[in-house]
Amino acid sequence: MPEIWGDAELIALLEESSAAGRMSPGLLRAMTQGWSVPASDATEWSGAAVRRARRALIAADFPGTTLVVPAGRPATRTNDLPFAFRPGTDHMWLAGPTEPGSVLVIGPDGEALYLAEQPPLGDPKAVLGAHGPLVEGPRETRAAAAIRLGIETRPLDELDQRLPGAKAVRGLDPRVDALVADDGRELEKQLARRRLHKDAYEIAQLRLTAEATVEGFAAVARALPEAVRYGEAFIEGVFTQQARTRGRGLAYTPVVGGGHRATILHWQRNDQPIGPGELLLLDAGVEGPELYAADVARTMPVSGRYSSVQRDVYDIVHAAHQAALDAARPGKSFMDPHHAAQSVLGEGLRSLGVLPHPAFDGLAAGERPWRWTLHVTSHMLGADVHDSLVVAGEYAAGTIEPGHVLAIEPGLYFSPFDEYVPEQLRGIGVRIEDNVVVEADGIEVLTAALPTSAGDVEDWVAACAE
Ligand SMILES: [Mn+2]
Repeated sequence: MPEIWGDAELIALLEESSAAGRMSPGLLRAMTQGWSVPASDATEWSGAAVRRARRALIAADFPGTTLVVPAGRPATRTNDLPFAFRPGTDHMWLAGPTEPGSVLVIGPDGEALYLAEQPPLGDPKAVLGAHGPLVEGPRETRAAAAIRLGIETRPLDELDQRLPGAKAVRGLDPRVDALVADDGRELEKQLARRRLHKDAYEIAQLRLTAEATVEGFAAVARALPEAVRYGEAFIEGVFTQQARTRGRGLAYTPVVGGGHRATILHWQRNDQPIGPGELLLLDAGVEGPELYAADVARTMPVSGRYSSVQRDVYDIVHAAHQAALDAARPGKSFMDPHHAAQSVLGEGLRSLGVLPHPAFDGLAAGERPWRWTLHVTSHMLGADVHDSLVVAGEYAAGTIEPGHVLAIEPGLYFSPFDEYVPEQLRGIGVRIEDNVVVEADGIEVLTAALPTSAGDVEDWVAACAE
C-alpha cells in the first residue's frame, strides 16, 4: 500500500474537518494505512437487459430530449440519521438498484449513470467522512457498477451544470430539481404509461412478492392466539418479520385493524389491543428486491370463528369480491369490477337493513353504497403499490388489458359512529383483497393460495394454529 498522504496534507485536512482537535496527525496516519482494496468480480446483473430495452423505449418517446431520473436520497429520521433508503421507482425501473444520490441521464448523445463516488479506504475522507466505507460500508466502484448495470457510469460531480430543455422526475433529489427547470409531469406520466403493461420479467417479480405475502399472512394466522395477548403491534411485527426475511421489507405501512379499527381505511398506528371475538383486518404486502409490491387484505376472526353478524357482512364482501374477479377480464372496462362489486354490496346493504335509507333515496343505485364502501374496488399494482397513479384517470377510463396487474379489494365499513346503520353492525369492517395478472384470455390470481370464503378462512386459521 503506497503512502500517498504527507503530513502537511493530513494537517490541512484535519483543520478543515469537523474532527479537528480530536484526531492528531499521527492517529490519522495510523488510520489511513494498512487497508486492502476490496476485490471486485462484477458481472452483468440479470435485470440489466430489460432495463436497456426500457431506456430505449422512453428515449424514443422523447426524441432529442435529455431525460433525468434520479434515485433520490433517504429521508431524514432525526438529525444526521436517515430512514432506510428506498430508490425512486422510475429509477429502479430504468437503471436498477443503485446507491442514494445516483442520477440516470438519457440523452440524444447517449446515456449515463452519475454516481456519488466514495473515497476508498486509505483516503483520509474515508476515515472522517459520514459517507465513507467505515461508516456506511464500502460501495461498489463506478467501474463495477458499469459492468453490473450495463451502462456507462460517470462521477456525480460532473452533473453540475444546468440542463436546459431536459425533462426530469422531480421531488426526489434537490440536486436534480435545481439543475432542471421542467415541471416533470410529462416524463412522469409517460413513465407511468410505460409501466402499466408488465412483461414476463416483472410478472415473475410480482409472483414472488405475492408468494412471500401469502407466507406472511400464514404467519399472522399462526400468531392469532397471541394477538389477543399482545395486540395489533404484535401482528405488525409478525408480518414485518416475514416481509424483511423474504423481500426488501414492507411494501407499505400495513393496516392492522383489530375490532372497529377495521373500519378505518388507512389505520396505521397499529397500537391498540385486540379483543377475543373481534375481527382482525390485515392489509399488508411484501416489497420485492426490485420494488415490486403485493397488496393483500384478509379479515380474520381472532377467535377462529366469525360471529353470526360478522359472517353476514363477510359473506356479502366475499360475494362482491367474486363478482369483481369475474368482471376482471381483458377487453372489459377498467371500472367493470368496481361496478360489479358495488352492485353486490348494494344488494347486501339491503339484506342487512341498511338500505333503503331516506338520505340516499335520490341517488343513483351505484352511488348508494358509498357511505359504507368508501373506495374504488381496483387499482393498478406494480413497483408502486398504487402503480401509475399519475395516470389513474387515463387507465380508469380505459379497458383491462393483458399485462395489467390489478388489486381487487371490495370492502364494507360500518363506523362505530354511524347512526344510519343498525347498532349490531357498528364497528364491523371487512375487506378482501387479491392481486391478479390479466392474461390474453382471462386472469391469474397471484394470491389464490389465501382462502377467501368465510368457511375457508376459518379452516385455514384452524390449520395454521395446529
Ligand atoms: Mn390496495
